[in-house]
Amino acid sequence: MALKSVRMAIGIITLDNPKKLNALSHALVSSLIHALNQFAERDVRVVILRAQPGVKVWSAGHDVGELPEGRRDPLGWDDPLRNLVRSIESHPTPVIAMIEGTVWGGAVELVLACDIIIAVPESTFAVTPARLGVPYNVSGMMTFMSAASLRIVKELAFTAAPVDAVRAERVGMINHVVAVDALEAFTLAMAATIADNAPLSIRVMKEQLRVLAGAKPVSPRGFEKVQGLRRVVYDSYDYAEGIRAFKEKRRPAFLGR
Ligand code: KGA
Repeated sequence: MALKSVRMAIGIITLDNPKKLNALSHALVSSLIHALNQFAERDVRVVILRAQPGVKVWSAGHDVGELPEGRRDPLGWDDPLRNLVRSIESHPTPVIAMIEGTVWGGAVELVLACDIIIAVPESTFAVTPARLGVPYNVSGMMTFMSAASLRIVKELAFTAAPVDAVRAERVGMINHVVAVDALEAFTLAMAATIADNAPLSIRVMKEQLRVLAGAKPVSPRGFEKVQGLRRVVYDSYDYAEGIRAFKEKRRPAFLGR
């Protein structure tokens, strides 16, 4: 499902479940986390996360078939996407996302959780909870808020429309846009530069930045309020309708309750 290889201290993980458009199922996420853990135990100094060359869809996001149908937090602590985002954030080396194809929903968060993002101009990123009626989780919203200005995050979240890599680079969401025939060489060259530097220094700076970026004070009352509001959404008709409509391959008819 996820292929892995190591060259010159660069670990490469390839999403490889084209039949399911690399949807982030339990199975795919487990193999990604397993690959990351194995790299962490070896002298791998930087990881590249990619899909197969030429794919149309880099990842279709959360496996909607595995989301609860209602009355349960769809993105709770132990959800596969949450586990994967935490594994990348706490991975001891930088993780570079190399993007060719479209990226959807939770996969956008996965990409934004990576340390560096390099994408081809044709790739797109769509933040889709509002297409499905899903209440996104708190640390996930923080991933988006760390990746772009509040105004951009609001536009992406409210429209659920794909934004292309050129605009994503302009607004600071991603690092580089590179033509498809140069993508791999560009990404490997950056990985090699990182791999040549001091791994302990990089490891500590990555952890420092993770801790400092997450140092946002939220009062217990504020946190409980947000969780309570999310619950209103996953208990709602609209949530169940969004998931049902996806499975029935039709447009959802949302009622706002
Ligand atoms: N989960 C599960 N199955 C999926 C899936 C997903 N996210 N996306 C696609 N599939 C299935 C789809 O039902 C179909 O199944 C197959 O993959 C090929 O898709 O073969 P089957 O059984 O019919 P399709 O739609 O035929 O392919 P396409 O025409 O090439 O279109 C590709 C896209 C990516 C444009 C389309 O599949 C799509 O819109 N998928 C949903 C993308 C999305 O909205 N993802 C967000 C998931 O939610 C999420 O991450 C969260 C948590 N969120 O947003 O809050």
